[in-house]
Amino acid sequence: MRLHHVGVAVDDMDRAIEMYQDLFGAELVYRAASESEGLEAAFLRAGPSEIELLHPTREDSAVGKFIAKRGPGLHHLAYAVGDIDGALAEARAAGLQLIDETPRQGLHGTRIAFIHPKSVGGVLTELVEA
Ligand code: CMX
Repeated sequence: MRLHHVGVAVDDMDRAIEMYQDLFGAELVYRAASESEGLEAAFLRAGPSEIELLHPTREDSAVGKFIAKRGPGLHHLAYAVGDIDGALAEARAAGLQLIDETPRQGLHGTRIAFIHPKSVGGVLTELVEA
């Protein structure tokens, strides 16, 4: 297991990208948007891991609700797994509450699945097949 990326909810995408570039020397590698998730995302390389900046395009989206409730800040941790079907089966067998019962296509073109924060000590957790 290795940390794949850290998801951070932001209220101003362009300002957040600038901040990570200027303060930490992170490199913008990819930007994407999802109409169905009401989300735009920017991936910045930070050493061997990435930071995923998340900005809601709709108030009723997952990130929109998160920002309304908690404000901008840390949103999720994502771990790289070689076999996401196997990892999900193990998570299910361990009694974790799966948000995605089966893997789905993530914004980065990889297969992903989320595990509910209530099962992981309050941390929304994502598995990424990578
Ligand atoms: N981290 C920790 N806790 C969170 C959370 C987060 N990111 N988002 C919500 N919660 C908590 C809330 O604080 C709330 O806790 P309490 O019951 O103690 O108040 C509880 O979860 C329920 O929150 P809610 O606002 O009612 O939201 P929902 O139950 O409707 O949804 C969740 C919560 C996690 C199931 C939903 O956000 C989800 O399905 N997330 C996965 C998808 C996602 O986050 N997509 C955006 C990123 C996409 C990507 O990176 O590709």
